[in-house]
Amino acid sequence: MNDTFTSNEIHGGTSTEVLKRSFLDNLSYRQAKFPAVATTYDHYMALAYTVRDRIMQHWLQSASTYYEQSVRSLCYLSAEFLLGPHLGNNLVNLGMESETRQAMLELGLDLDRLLAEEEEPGLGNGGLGRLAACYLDSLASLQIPAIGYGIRYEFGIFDQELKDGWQVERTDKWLRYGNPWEVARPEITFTVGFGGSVREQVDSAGNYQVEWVPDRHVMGMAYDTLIGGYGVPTANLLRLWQAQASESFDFQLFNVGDYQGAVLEKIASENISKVLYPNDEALQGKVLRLQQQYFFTSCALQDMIRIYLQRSSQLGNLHEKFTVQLNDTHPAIGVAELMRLLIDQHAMPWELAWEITRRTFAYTNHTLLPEALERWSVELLGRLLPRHLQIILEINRRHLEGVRKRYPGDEERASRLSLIEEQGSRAVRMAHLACVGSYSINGVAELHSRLLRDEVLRDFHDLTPEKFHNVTNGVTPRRFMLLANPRLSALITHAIGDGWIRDLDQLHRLEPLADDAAFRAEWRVVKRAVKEDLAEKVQQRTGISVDPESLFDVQVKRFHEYKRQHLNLLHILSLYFQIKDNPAADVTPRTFLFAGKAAPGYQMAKLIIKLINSVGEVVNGDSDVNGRLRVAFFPDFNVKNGQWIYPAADLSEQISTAGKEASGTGNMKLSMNGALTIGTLDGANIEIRDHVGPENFFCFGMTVEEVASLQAAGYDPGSLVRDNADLSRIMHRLSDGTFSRGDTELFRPLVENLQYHDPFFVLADFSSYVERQREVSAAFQDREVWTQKSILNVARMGHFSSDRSIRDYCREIWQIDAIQPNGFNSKFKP
Ligand code: CRA
Repeated sequence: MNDTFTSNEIHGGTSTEVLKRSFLDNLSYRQAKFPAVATTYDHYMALAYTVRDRIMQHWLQSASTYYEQSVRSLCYLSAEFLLGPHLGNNLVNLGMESETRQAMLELGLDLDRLLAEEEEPGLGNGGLGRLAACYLDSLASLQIPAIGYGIRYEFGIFDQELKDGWQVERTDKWLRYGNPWEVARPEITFTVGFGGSVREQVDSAGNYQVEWVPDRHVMGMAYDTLIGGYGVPTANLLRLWQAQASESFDFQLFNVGDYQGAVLEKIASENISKVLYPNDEALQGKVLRLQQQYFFTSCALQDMIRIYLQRSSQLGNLHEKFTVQLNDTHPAIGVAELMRLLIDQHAMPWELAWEITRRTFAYTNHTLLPEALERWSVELLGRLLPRHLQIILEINRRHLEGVRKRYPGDEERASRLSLIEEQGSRAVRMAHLACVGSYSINGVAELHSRLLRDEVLRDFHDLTPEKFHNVTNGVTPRRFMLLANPRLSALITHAIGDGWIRDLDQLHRLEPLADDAAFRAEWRVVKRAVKEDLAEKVQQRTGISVDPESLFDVQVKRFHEYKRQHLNLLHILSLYFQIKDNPAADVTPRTFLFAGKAAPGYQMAKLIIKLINSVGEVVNGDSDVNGRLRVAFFPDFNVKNGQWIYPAADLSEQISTAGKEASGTGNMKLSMNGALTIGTLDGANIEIRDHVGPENFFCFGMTVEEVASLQAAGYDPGSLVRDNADLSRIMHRLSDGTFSRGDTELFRPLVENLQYHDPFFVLADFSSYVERQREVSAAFQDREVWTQKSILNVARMGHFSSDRSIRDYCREIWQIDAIQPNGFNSKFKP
């Protein structure tokens, strides 16, 4: 072994020899273990540090370049980052997987076993958090200077277990054994105030002054995770804030002898970053949630100002050096906070501060569901953030002044546009604050952006149409193809070279191969192999054996009535009764795979999970069915499990009520891996269908307009049940105990909800869905044609790379350019 390594070689080299040496060093000096007693987890940690050092090299070079060139940067503020395991992804992005596998092998270790050790950081609920993570990957890969800002939750999204078919939540203790990917930065700590009062006074020079005197202070300490780009020497920062008690405040209490009080205070402060709220698309107005939002947003803005002031002495051009993307309204309080920092802390006049603020923020809306549009009661906000309430009211006063000038006498419009909802108990509409305080407003798919313009934010669109944009979501092909599906990726690369990994449009070059029988056969071999892998996992996790030859019909996503997992169930039941009527019926064998979490307080969603498992129990055990239908619920859907599932799907279920799913991103991950979609004309499904071609997509159900007119005409789901024998039998059997061991009450809430309310039009779309499913079954019988469609799906999904989304944001909204790090020392060319 060569003994004269330079520091760069030790921490940056990727030859097998260097990797082995770094690994053993880390095992000794960071993990403090000698080989004989080291566990698999120790090996994972040692390897993680080895890899982190290599990204660190890229980060140091990127950061120093950003600093020297004083570049314009993006700050992506998000309450959620659903990252998934780092190790595999980093090996892929750094292009060192095979050397690492070899190095481990030479040390007698199996890389796959080490990869399996990682506890994923589940700091998000679903699509919104995962989107943020995909964007970090694309930002780094496209060499865009960016910082992600969020919260370092001690407990991420709960782990899901199933007990007797019911969801049980377990605390996600992801930090229990340490997190090798983060760097603690105790020197980067900010103070965040809460409560207290606002004092107004005129100083000796006659200037009117406002001072917020909080009654509580919490410290936010930075933890940095490096995000390395794919095939480039760029790494960016994800900076997550952890809440800590502020010492000064402890001592005050301590000094007056209230030791217990001081300790309780410390606990209360630290609670702020304790746990992620497990609700997807439902606000619940809890004080702690507002504290979390303000906490991380304030830390992020203070940090931006700190960074800015390293190179400049006055803040007048802040918006030129930073642009802040608000990931939904969770960080929208930042509009008021930046105003406060500029006015109160940096003595800026209102007009200038407002100019900077308005030119700094950009807002992405992610949902049209009314229950998810955040509103904070004026009372609560005023109690927790009295100075911010003042600022919000002043922003509103000036905003409404402008509105009234523009639309004289139109008081109704003014009240619709107000930041404050006056009906009932007064509340601050965070989406309105975000709209007024931003230079850009965007939705996440074309349909969604249109509905924002025409409905939810229509008055804002009338007022400032130039602010409105659409940026259709995307997903990273590095994690969801290259890493999750190495077999398919190898086949694609073999056929068209590896350019697609950075330029997903190149997948188009696969199109002619859809007509090549030999290629189709290879495609099927790959699909078969990944289905076998998944079948093994399903067996391990659920005890259910599934046939890799059957059609894998997959619905994996959060449980929500609008996503209509119960529509899928109704189809399963319809097939089941068809077999019961005629056991010799010709049905295409299918494996129905479900996975996803329900918000712990969402009873209906939890009941649907129970029903899936109950139906599975009956169907899987029925000798008439004889294995032709299998229903399995894969527990604890997360990024890691998703990486097993996406590659193996034949059919992707994207069956939300039209107008409810803002975009969806699981739809993209599945189609990119060769699944055909059965879907409604909702969210990004529409664009997926346009790209892959309607003949390669099973579309069904009502359009947004049809839903609206049915609603307006008065929807009577009961009549649909009465008129459809299939449906009425299903509804009857759901309540006669067939699927509940004789309990006729268990599923009643669900059955009654469908029969009497059906707020998401499940029954209205049932026939159209079943009909289209019949076509799916028939199509799957012809494997050549099916394979052709599968290849064309992949070939035409280039548009849905998150690289394209980020390019759209850069060009249309952020006006940020790529920067090559200089002075780098790595295998990558700049
Ligand atoms: N639940 C939407 O519902 C969308 C993602 C990311 C969601 C999805 O359709 O793909 O955002 N909305 O844009 C959301 O979280 C608060 O709203 C989601 O993940």
